[in-house]
Amino acid sequence: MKERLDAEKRMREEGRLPPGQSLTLRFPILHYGPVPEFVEKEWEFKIFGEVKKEVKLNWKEFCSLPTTEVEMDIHCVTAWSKKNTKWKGVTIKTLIDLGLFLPKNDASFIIQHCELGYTTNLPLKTAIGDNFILATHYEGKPLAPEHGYPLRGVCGAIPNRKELDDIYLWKGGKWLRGIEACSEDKPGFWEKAGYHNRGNVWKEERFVT
Ligand SMILES: Nc1nc2c(c(=O)[nH]1)N[C@H]1C(S)=C(S)[C@@H](COP(=O)(O)O)O[C@H]1N2
Ligand SMILES: [Mo]
Repeated sequence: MKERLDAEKRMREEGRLPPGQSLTLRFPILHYGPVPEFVEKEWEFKIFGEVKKEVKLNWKEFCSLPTTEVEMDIHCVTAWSKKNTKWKGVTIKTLIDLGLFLPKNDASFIIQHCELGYTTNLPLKTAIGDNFILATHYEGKPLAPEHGYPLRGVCGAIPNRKELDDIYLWKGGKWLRGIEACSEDKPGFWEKAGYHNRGNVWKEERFVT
Protein backbone atom coordinates (compact mmCIF):
# COMPACT_ATOMS: atom_id res chain seq x y z
CA MET A 1 0.00 0.00 0.00
CA LYS A 2 2.72 2.44 1.03
CA GLU A 3 4.85 1.29 -1.91
CA ARG A 4 2.02 2.07 -4.30
CA LEU A 5 1.28 5.47 -2.77
CA ASP A 6 4.95 6.48 -2.82
CA ALA A 7 5.34 5.41 -6.43
CA GLU A 8 2.14 7.25 -7.35
CA LYS A 9 3.37 10.43 -5.67
CA ARG A 10 6.67 10.24 -7.59
CA MET A 11 4.83 9.65 -10.84
CA ARG A 12 2.66 12.70 -10.22
CA GLU A 13 5.68 14.84 -9.34
CA GLU A 14 7.39 13.72 -12.53
CA GLY A 15 4.34 14.91 -14.50
CA ARG A 16 3.60 11.39 -15.70
CA LEU A 17 0.21 10.83 -14.07
CA PRO A 18 -2.62 12.27 -16.18
CA PRO A 19 -5.58 13.90 -14.42
CA GLY A 20 -8.03 11.52 -12.77
CA GLN A 21 -5.67 8.52 -12.89
CA SER A 22 -4.15 6.46 -10.07
CA LEU A 23 -1.19 4.13 -10.22
CA THR A 24 -1.52 0.37 -10.06
CA LEU A 25 1.33 -2.07 -9.52
CA ARG A 26 -0.77 -4.92 -10.92
CA PHE A 27 -1.75 -5.45 -14.55
CA PRO A 28 -5.55 -5.46 -14.76
CA ILE A 29 -7.25 -7.29 -17.62
CA LEU A 30 -10.06 -5.58 -19.49
CA HIS A 31 -11.93 -6.63 -22.57
CA TYR A 32 -15.33 -7.55 -23.89
CA GLY A 33 -16.03 -11.22 -24.56
CA PRO A 34 -13.91 -14.37 -24.31
CA VAL A 35 -10.14 -14.76 -24.79
CA PRO A 36 -9.73 -16.12 -28.33
CA GLU A 37 -7.52 -19.11 -28.98
CA PHE A 38 -4.43 -18.72 -31.19
CA VAL A 39 -4.40 -21.27 -34.01
CA GLU A 40 -1.18 -20.67 -35.91
CA LYS A 41 -2.23 -22.30 -39.17
CA GLU A 42 -5.32 -20.12 -39.37
CA TRP A 43 -3.64 -16.93 -38.24
CA GLU A 44 -2.78 -14.23 -40.71
CA PHE A 45 -2.10 -10.54 -40.42
CA LYS A 46 -3.77 -8.49 -43.09
CA ILE A 47 -2.74 -4.99 -44.20
CA PHE A 48 -5.55 -3.60 -46.33
CA GLY A 49 -7.93 -0.75 -47.11
CA GLU A 50 -6.62 2.36 -48.80
CA VAL A 51 -3.16 0.97 -49.39
CA LYS A 52 -1.09 0.80 -52.54
CA LYS A 53 -0.89 -2.97 -52.14
CA GLU A 54 -2.63 -5.41 -49.86
CA VAL A 55 -0.33 -7.61 -47.75
CA LYS A 56 -0.94 -10.82 -45.81
CA LEU A 57 1.62 -12.22 -43.39
CA ASN A 58 1.48 -15.56 -41.63
CA TRP A 59 2.75 -15.88 -38.08
CA LYS A 60 6.28 -16.96 -39.10
CA GLU A 61 6.55 -14.04 -41.52
CA PHE A 62 5.31 -11.61 -38.89
CA CYS A 63 7.87 -12.96 -36.41
CA SER A 64 10.69 -12.39 -38.89
CA LEU A 65 10.06 -8.62 -39.09
CA PRO A 66 12.57 -6.28 -37.42
CA THR A 67 11.50 -5.49 -33.87
CA THR A 68 11.59 -2.41 -31.68
CA GLU A 69 11.53 -2.14 -27.90
CA VAL A 70 9.68 0.63 -26.16
CA GLU A 71 9.07 1.53 -22.52
CA MET A 72 5.82 3.36 -21.82
CA ASP A 73 3.40 4.39 -19.14
CA ILE A 74 -0.02 2.98 -19.99
CA HIS A 75 -3.28 4.62 -19.00
CA CYS A 76 -6.65 2.93 -18.90
CA VAL A 77 -9.81 4.98 -19.20
CA THR A 78 -11.12 3.19 -16.08
CA ALA A 79 -8.55 5.33 -14.18
CA TRP A 80 -5.60 3.02 -13.59
CA SER A 81 -2.15 3.79 -14.90
CA LYS A 82 0.88 1.53 -14.95
CA LYS A 83 4.37 2.88 -15.38
CA ASN A 84 7.53 1.68 -17.13
CA THR A 85 5.89 -1.15 -19.05
CA LYS A 86 8.28 -2.72 -21.56
CA TRP A 87 7.04 -3.92 -24.92
CA LYS A 88 8.67 -5.48 -27.95
CA GLY A 89 7.13 -5.66 -31.38
CA VAL A 90 6.83 -4.06 -34.78
CA THR A 91 6.13 -0.38 -35.30
CA ILE A 92 3.96 1.11 -38.04
CA LYS A 93 7.05 3.03 -39.11
CA THR A 94 8.89 -0.27 -39.67
CA LEU A 95 6.01 -1.60 -41.78
CA ILE A 96 6.14 1.59 -43.85
CA ASP A 97 9.94 1.46 -44.23
CA LEU A 98 9.74 -2.15 -45.39
CA GLY A 99 7.12 -1.20 -47.98
CA LEU A 100 4.59 -3.52 -46.32
CA PHE A 101 2.22 -0.74 -45.29
CA LEU A 102 1.81 1.86 -47.99
CA PRO A 103 -1.22 4.03 -47.20
CA LYS A 104 -2.57 6.04 -50.12
CA ASN A 105 -2.13 9.79 -49.86
CA ASP A 106 -5.60 10.51 -48.57
CA ALA A 107 -5.60 7.77 -45.92
CA SER A 108 -5.33 9.50 -42.57
CA PHE A 109 -6.82 6.89 -40.20
CA ILE A 110 -5.80 3.40 -39.22
CA ILE A 111 -8.26 0.80 -37.96
CA GLN A 112 -7.03 -2.15 -35.90
CA HIS A 113 -9.00 -5.33 -36.64
CA CYS A 114 -8.98 -7.98 -33.94
CA GLU A 115 -10.36 -11.47 -33.38
CA LEU A 116 -14.13 -11.65 -32.84
CA GLY A 117 -14.78 -8.41 -34.69
CA TYR A 118 -13.25 -5.92 -32.23
CA THR A 119 -12.01 -2.78 -33.95
CA THR A 120 -10.53 0.51 -32.81
CA ASN A 121 -9.51 3.61 -34.72
CA LEU A 122 -6.56 5.99 -34.52
CA PRO A 123 -5.32 8.87 -36.64
CA LEU A 124 -2.48 7.52 -38.78
CA LYS A 125 -0.28 10.32 -37.41
CA THR A 126 -0.78 9.00 -33.86
CA ALA A 127 -0.13 5.39 -34.86
CA ILE A 128 3.14 6.33 -36.56
CA GLY A 129 4.41 7.83 -33.29
CA ASP A 130 7.01 6.00 -31.19
CA ASN A 131 4.33 5.43 -28.53
CA PHE A 132 2.31 2.94 -30.57
CA ILE A 133 3.53 -0.57 -31.25
CA LEU A 134 2.20 -3.88 -32.51
CA ALA A 135 3.52 -5.91 -29.61
CA THR A 136 4.35 -9.60 -29.39
CA HIS A 137 6.25 -9.38 -26.07
CA TYR A 138 5.66 -7.81 -22.66
CA GLU A 139 8.53 -7.63 -20.15
CA GLY A 140 10.65 -9.97 -22.28
CA LYS A 141 8.03 -12.71 -22.60
CA PRO A 142 5.37 -13.49 -25.20
CA LEU A 143 2.10 -11.78 -24.30
CA ALA A 144 -0.19 -13.62 -21.91
CA PRO A 145 -3.36 -14.91 -23.65
CA GLU A 146 -5.57 -12.50 -21.69
CA HIS A 147 -3.34 -9.53 -22.62
CA GLY A 148 -3.62 -10.25 -26.34
CA TYR A 149 -1.42 -13.19 -27.34
CA PRO A 150 0.00 -13.45 -29.91
CA LEU A 151 -0.23 -9.82 -31.06
CA ARG A 152 -1.76 -6.60 -29.81
CA GLY A 153 -1.62 -2.88 -30.37
CA VAL A 154 -0.31 -0.87 -27.42
CA CYS A 155 -0.59 2.88 -27.07
CA GLY A 156 1.01 4.62 -24.14
CA ALA A 157 3.10 7.56 -23.06
CA ILE A 158 6.86 7.84 -23.27
CA PRO A 159 8.09 10.12 -20.46
CA ASN A 160 9.43 13.48 -21.70
CA ARG A 161 8.00 13.02 -25.18
CA LYS A 162 5.16 15.50 -24.81
CA GLU A 163 4.94 16.03 -28.57
CA LEU A 164 3.46 12.54 -28.96
CA ASP A 165 -0.29 11.90 -28.79
CA ASP A 166 -0.84 9.90 -25.58
CA ILE A 167 -3.94 7.74 -25.89
CA TYR A 168 -5.85 5.54 -23.43
CA LEU A 169 -5.07 1.84 -23.69
CA TRP A 170 -8.44 0.83 -25.12
CA LYS A 171 -7.07 1.96 -28.49
CA GLY A 172 -4.61 -0.90 -28.35
CA GLY A 173 -6.47 -3.85 -29.85
CA LYS A 174 -5.69 -7.24 -28.31
CA TRP A 175 -5.58 -10.37 -30.51
CA LEU A 176 -4.81 -8.15 -33.47
CA ARG A 177 -5.29 -9.62 -36.95
CA GLY A 178 -4.92 -6.68 -39.24
CA ILE A 179 -4.70 -2.99 -39.92
CA GLU A 180 -6.79 -1.03 -42.38
CA ALA A 181 -5.87 2.36 -43.83
CA CYS A 182 -8.85 4.68 -44.29
CA SER A 183 -9.48 8.16 -45.63
CA GLU A 184 -12.61 8.35 -43.49
CA ASP A 185 -12.61 7.77 -39.75
CA LYS A 186 -14.41 4.62 -38.54
CA PRO A 187 -15.19 4.61 -34.83
CA GLY A 188 -14.60 1.13 -33.38
CA PHE A 189 -16.19 -1.07 -30.72
CA TRP A 190 -15.81 1.14 -27.63
CA GLU A 191 -15.94 4.37 -29.61
CA LYS A 192 -19.43 3.38 -30.81
CA ALA A 193 -20.36 2.38 -27.27
CA GLY A 194 -19.80 5.90 -25.91
CA TYR A 195 -16.03 6.17 -25.50
CA HIS A 196 -14.42 9.31 -26.87
CA ASN A 197 -13.34 9.11 -30.49
CA ARG A 198 -9.84 10.43 -29.80
CA GLY A 199 -9.01 9.34 -26.23
CA ASN A 200 -6.13 11.69 -25.35
CA VAL A 201 -5.14 11.05 -21.71
CA TRP A 202 -4.00 14.60 -20.88
CA LYS A 203 -7.22 16.10 -22.20
CA GLU A 204 -9.23 13.41 -20.36
CA GLU A 205 -11.07 12.43 -23.54
CA ARG A 206 -12.85 9.52 -21.83
CA PHE A 207 -16.54 9.23 -22.62
CA VAL A 208 -19.09 11.12 -24.63
CA THR A 209 -22.18 11.73 -22.56
N1 LIG B 1 -9.72 -7.23 -28.87
C1 LIG B 1 -9.93 -6.39 -27.85
N2 LIG B 1 -8.95 -5.54 -27.52
C2 LIG B 1 -9.12 -4.69 -26.48
C3 LIG B 1 -10.33 -4.66 -25.76
C4 LIG B 1 -11.37 -5.56 -26.14
O1 LIG B 1 -12.47 -5.58 -25.58
N3 LIG B 1 -11.12 -6.43 -27.19
N4 LIG B 1 -10.49 -3.78 -24.72
C5 LIG B 1 -9.61 -2.61 -24.67
C6 LIG B 1 -9.63 -2.00 -23.39
S1 LIG B 1 -11.07 -1.22 -22.97
C7 LIG B 1 -8.52 -1.91 -22.58
S2 LIG B 1 -8.54 -0.93 -21.21
C8 LIG B 1 -7.28 -2.66 -22.89
C9 LIG B 1 -6.88 -3.47 -21.70
O2 LIG B 1 -5.70 -4.18 -21.94
P1 LIG B 1 -5.22 -5.22 -20.84
O3 LIG B 1 -6.34 -6.20 -20.60
O4 LIG B 1 -3.99 -5.85 -21.39
O5 LIG B 1 -4.94 -4.42 -19.59
O6 LIG B 1 -7.45 -3.52 -24.01
C10 LIG B 1 -8.16 -2.94 -25.07
N5 LIG B 1 -8.12 -3.84 -26.17
MO1 LIG C 1 -10.80 0.03 -21.07
